[in-house]
Amino acid sequence: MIKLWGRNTSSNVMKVIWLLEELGIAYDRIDVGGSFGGTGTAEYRAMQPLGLVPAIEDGDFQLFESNTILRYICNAHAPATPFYPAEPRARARVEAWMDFQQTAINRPMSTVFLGLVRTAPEQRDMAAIAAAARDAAGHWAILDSRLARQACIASDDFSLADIALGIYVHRWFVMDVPGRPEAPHLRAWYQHLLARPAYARHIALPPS
Ligand SMILES: N[C@@H](CCC(=O)N[C@@H](CS)C(=O)NCC(=O)O)C(=O)O
Repeated sequence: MIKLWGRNTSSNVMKVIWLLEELGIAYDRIDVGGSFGGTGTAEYRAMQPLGLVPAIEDGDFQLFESNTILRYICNAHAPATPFYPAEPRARARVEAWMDFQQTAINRPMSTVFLGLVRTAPEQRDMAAIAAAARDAAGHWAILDSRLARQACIASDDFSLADIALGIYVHRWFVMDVPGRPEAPHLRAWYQHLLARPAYARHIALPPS
């Protein structure tokens, strides 16, 4: 059985939980990271050299980096799933939007989330949060215009790109984000994600 290391309040751990639940793959999740600690040990660092979550163990195979874990799970355990299509161009399109999550929207979303959820109100740097929110809104606008033309992020089909980005869209809509613009197609996509049982159960939780 796959062992998933990481607290379930981590966005990157949530991605892996969501995929495993969507695919109906049995797993055993162990709470580490954040207030649970446990990521500084030599044993854990051998799995995840930076001491971050998530990491997985699949038999004697260990892996880190959430998006790589998503791809590995599909390749190793669900090769026929449309979540990670085999056709090279379709696959590359999914991967490009997974990279967009890691390299483009991750930074402003982390600033907004850490500022609004994990920082006491009196200690918040509201100017920095507002600047990050404007930056994030620009990235969400890119997705809103894609979603005006198609049902999901990479194409009309639900894929790993929706999982990588769908984690954040819940936070975007439930946090009290200053100046958040309307994004009707993004909101419609979010509503569709909420209809997926695994998303409703494991992802659409109060941010903490
Ligand atoms: N690029 C890494 C980033 C992992 C990461 O930053 N994880 C955060 C939680 S979302 C973390 O481990 N924070 C410290 C902790 O939870 O102890 C990935 O996608 O797996």
